[in-house]
Amino acid sequence: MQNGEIAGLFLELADLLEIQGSNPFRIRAYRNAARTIENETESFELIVKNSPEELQSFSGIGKDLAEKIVHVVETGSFSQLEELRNEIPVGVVQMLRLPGIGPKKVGAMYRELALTTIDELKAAAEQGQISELKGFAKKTEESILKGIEHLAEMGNRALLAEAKAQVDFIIEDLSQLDSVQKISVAGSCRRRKETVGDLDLLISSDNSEEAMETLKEHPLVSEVLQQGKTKQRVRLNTGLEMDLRVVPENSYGAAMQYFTGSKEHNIVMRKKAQERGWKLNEYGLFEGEKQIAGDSEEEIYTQLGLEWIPPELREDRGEFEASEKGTLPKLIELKDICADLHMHTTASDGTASIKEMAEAAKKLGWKYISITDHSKRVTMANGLDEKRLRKHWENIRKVQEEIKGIDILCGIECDILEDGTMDLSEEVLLEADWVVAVLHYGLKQPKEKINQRLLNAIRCPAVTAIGHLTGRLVNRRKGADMDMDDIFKAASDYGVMMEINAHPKRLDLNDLHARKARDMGIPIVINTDAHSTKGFDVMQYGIFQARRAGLEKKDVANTRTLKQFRKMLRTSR
Ligand code: DGT
Ligand code: CA
Ligand code: CA
Repeated sequence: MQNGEIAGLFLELADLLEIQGSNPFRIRAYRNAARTIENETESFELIVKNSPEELQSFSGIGKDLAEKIVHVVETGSFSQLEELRNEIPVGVVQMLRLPGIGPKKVGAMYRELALTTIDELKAAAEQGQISELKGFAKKTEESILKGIEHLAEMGNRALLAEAKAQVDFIIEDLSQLDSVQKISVAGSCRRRKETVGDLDLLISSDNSEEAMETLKEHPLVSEVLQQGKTKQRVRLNTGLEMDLRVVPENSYGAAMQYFTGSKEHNIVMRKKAQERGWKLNEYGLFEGEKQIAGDSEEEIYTQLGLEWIPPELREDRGEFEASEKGTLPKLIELKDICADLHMHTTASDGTASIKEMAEAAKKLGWKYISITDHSKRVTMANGLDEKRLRKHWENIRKVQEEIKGIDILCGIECDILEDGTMDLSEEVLLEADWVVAVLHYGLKQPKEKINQRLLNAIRCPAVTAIGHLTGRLVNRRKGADMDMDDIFKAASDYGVMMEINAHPKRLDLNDLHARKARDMGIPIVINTDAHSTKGFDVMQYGIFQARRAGLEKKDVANTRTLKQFRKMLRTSR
């Protein structure tokens, strides 16, 4: 179990306690402990296994917490959390997904108005009951209604990172069974789609009972919804549902192909089989009764005259033509990345120092990074003004003198203000090695205004890249409205790079926009936006999104050496 997963359970506990209206000091204690666990580089799983007595030496972890941690590592959960999960209705927990609504507010609505579902909340908000609660403004009520509308549009989908962490944990455990020959996730999660409706798990085994029995008892599984001879549908503790299929080995490839989807991709596949007088289904590719392919996906694609298509591209967006012509991209991989150009330190709202970030990046094998703390407009994050920024860069240069093997660029994440000017003077920005310009405020401005702000930033000679272009939050907040063609055209003309922000909540540019930007000749940078050394872990999600966009190593600037990278910067730099 990863530290992040353990911390996640304590954060969940804190949220549930707060909804219940428990003692604020206890709630804070769990949140602090979660932070300690999350930021610790040593594995808590190993500590529990090797020297559990050490747990209490960590700040904020006392006897009670130490016991809970041991329990979590051994069983995946602990009784207090289980009880709260049973006690508090799922609909109440779902209210946490509304933007601007935290556990405290959810708790008030649950306890004072006895609201237990999103539908009930909607009705109460429409009747004006919410704004009558203490601490709730009319504006909150309005934003709840907007949020509910948005939630309905998104459907009940989980973020890829959350879904993937859960299925990876289950796969790790089920693969221990001797009867399990092969096991893999399929569906949208295998295609690395940014959100997942439900998980699809595939196993090849001739003992489906054992696989299903083990899954039923897994600590992440809360109940079995349906069960047949070779299929099972379960609900996980998080509410996410999962389909399990158990197939014989000679159908495993066909089942992988079928259940990976997408539906659109599979329609074309079946048509190709039919054109040859064959039949394709989850059991194999058949000529009459005879199976002509089935145990591997490759075989199926080859028989249909295709090169094997990576799951990320299976959306019927041109992958068949490329596959037939042999022009499928050689998709970028995590190991191609050798730099990260967007991260924060304690100078603004990060939790690690310049040196800690640089050392952690070096450990990952990265060759250069850019420190990009916030500019002054972001007061909440202690953003830097010109004077503090110059001092910060001095500190970066000092750290550089102490550290070999990684280059540290002096950067800044500079806000593009609501009026379209930059938050810091062009003079100071030109002193930076790297400037990521971003929208944080005024995301709801009309399209023309947003466009103008971005065009101004792109024309500013100091700006080297645009970060998290739209400002969207996956499943939570729509991004700013803009004309992508205009913006990409300008970025291409001026030589400004575009970021894929790898944070699983942002993934901004999305897959389609990233593909379009690349097609327009814009170099892409994939950045973590890390606020701690752990924050570098999200790079993989940026890679997934880039792969869905069809990007190759050559399309991504932070796969280059620093020297080559510098040559790719706009001519004014
Ligand atoms: P999701 O769960 O909404 O994120 O998306 P998927 O793609 O995982 O969809 P899901 O779970 O409904 O089904 C998994 C795959 O199984 C899907 O991508 C393709 C295949 N599949 C399921 N039902 C059908 C169907 O009715 N027709 C076809 N052609 N394929 C299907
Ligand atoms: Ca699915
Ligand atoms: Ca499914």
